[in-house]
Amino acid sequence: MSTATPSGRSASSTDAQNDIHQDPPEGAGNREEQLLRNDAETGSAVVQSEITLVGAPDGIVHPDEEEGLSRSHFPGEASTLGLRKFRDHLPMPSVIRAWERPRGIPVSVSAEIAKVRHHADLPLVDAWTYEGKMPGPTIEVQSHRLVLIDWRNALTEDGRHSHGHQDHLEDEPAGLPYDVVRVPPHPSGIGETIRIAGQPGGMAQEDHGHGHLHPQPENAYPRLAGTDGIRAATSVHLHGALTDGHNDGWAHNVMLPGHTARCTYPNRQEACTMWYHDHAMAVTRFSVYAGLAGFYLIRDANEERLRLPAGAFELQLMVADRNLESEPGSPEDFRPTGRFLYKQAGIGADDTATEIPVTGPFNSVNGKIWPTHRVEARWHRIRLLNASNSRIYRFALYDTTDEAVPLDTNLASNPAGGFGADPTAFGMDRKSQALVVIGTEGGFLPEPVIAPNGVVELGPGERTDVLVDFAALRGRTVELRNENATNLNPRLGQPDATVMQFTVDKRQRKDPFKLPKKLNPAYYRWRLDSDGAPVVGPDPVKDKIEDVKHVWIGVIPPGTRGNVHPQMWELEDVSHLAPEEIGDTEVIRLSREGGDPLILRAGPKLFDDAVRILLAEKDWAMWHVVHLGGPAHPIHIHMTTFQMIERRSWGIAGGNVPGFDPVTGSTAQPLPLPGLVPIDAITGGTKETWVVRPGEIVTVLGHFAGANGSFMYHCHILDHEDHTMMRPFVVLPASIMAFHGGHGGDHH
Ligand SMILES: [Cu+2]
Repeated sequence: MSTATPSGRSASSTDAQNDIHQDPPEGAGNREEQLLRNDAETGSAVVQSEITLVGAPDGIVHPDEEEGLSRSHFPGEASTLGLRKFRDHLPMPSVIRAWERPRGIPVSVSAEIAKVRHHADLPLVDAWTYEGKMPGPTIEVQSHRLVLIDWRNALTEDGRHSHGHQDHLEDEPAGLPYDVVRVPPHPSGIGETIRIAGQPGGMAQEDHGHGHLHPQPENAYPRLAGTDGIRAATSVHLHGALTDGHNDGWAHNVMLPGHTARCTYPNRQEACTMWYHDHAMAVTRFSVYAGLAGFYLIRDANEERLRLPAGAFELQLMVADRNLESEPGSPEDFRPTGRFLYKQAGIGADDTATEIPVTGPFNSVNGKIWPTHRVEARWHRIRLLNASNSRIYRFALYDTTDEAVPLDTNLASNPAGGFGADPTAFGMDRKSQALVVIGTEGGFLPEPVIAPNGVVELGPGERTDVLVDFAALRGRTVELRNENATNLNPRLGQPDATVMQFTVDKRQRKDPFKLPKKLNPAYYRWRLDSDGAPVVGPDPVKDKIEDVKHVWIGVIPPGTRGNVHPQMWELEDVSHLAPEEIGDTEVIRLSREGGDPLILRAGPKLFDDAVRILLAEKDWAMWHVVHLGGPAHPIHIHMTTFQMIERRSWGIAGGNVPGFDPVTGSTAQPLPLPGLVPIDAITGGTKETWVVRPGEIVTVLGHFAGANGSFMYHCHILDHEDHTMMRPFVVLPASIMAFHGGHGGDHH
């Protein structure tokens, strides 16, 4: 592909904008512009009621509409990474208002094959979807109102050709709608392998029968062994939900097509942004990448009282990075087929699941790569979800009106929000401070927080609820960018910073919305008192939690004990044992404030090792995550919500925590007590997923009340979750736990 010059890029993006307004793809814009016109004539109430009644188009075309629409491949205009930006209007997820169902009548949600278009210049392709939509329909519920959902698996080969509600029990389960390939380790090192894996395009080597590989195109890579044999077996997890274990998408409890899981969601939680996605054992990374994800919103009286921007002014953005398959050719000759490609960098020379977690050069929002959205110059509420497999985003808004970006301008995150390669190449004044954070995964913050340095960081699985006053950007063109070590106008193999674009209408609007000073009277910031005991309310005596269970988790660097992957070890407190009983492998010693060191020994490491974390329902538990080196991991604990109550860091710049020996998996001497790190107001919000960085000890506190059963906790880098960084825990009523022989393990 040819690479645009700065001025060329600027011109082509203007052209794209011009023709998109005249000829919006898939009709998505017609609806939007119709609504804006209605609004100008009759006021915003019409907009909202029309949205409520009709819903917005989702841009999904079903198989019978495909005829005559698909193009053989991308026409090839010069553009960033071979695809034009801002060609698609942002699709709005369709909405299921579950509370409108009579009580006891379930909502039915089918996982099924549908035709989708990932970008306006690409043909329709198969995807795994919920209800034929990408993202799946947004399920809206009311707090404290129970909802039943029948999750159906209808992902059949047959489903590619026919829709209907027939029994699928005899049908062949569908294979993945894309290929999974592994870029072999490059002789010049892992950096080059990662660069090649990050380039747009590629394809799977074709086996022409008898297991014999004929000469292959230059851009063909070996399939990851066994991935073409994967067949759709699903287990749906509602991420963030307080519900019993049998409704929680337990990874082992997969079902084949024709089967349905009826799940009960009591919704005894405050207003928040959750999401549902597949959680099938060992293959979650593939089924989520294929499209199995959607939003689930709880609404409540407090939210209503805040009168936040609603209807057309409340957006949900599901952000996920993807790569695309290309036609046979050279690696630089990118002619996309329209299908996704799951393209990973191999670490070892063999094919034994030693890959770097997948990333892609293209950012998609609600299933479209680099979409655009026209907004009125007024306050908007935006719920952001990072649904990527492994990329950590640092979202920021930039005013890109009349911007010309030199090739390879690096956007490197640093605490000051500055730029890496060439600080003069790009105007800092273009960055907007308009992101105002009002909520985290589990609910509203106590008060609005202006995003520090204009940045909202989200690891995979994390959500945030933000407000943006587009009146301050009236008539401007704005880009949502990822400034986590990305590039503007990148070279091949570099990650692109662009997420999506907003064009802000020129007209001045009367906006009744006022940013509230207080958001959530139910939120109370938990703290540790001088005895180290948590206090979870204003009364230092009554609200003190005397009996807290402790769970210690070790995040173990890649390369430890000969394992190329990072690992998650459950650590058992063996401080009370005699030295000769403790041994000298896989033992982590931590200095404590006053007193003997804490001695933690590796316990279970694999998902199917014995359960060691047994909690009585209504227990309070502190989970301490000790990160000894390697990549940052977004750690997610199921069943309840938490507050981070302590964060410490050894302050390592890279590598492993000094004193940790990867050969023995041990520390010979107690590691020094790491220094306290302040927890900002956003990280201190109600959450169940946090990015834990190398060299940190992060402590979160949760009340395991209101549900029972078997649950999971894991890294939300889906490749890590599938590669053993997931473990079970069990919550049982105290009256039953008293009879349970396995209770009383040394985690107490
Ligand atoms: Cu991880």
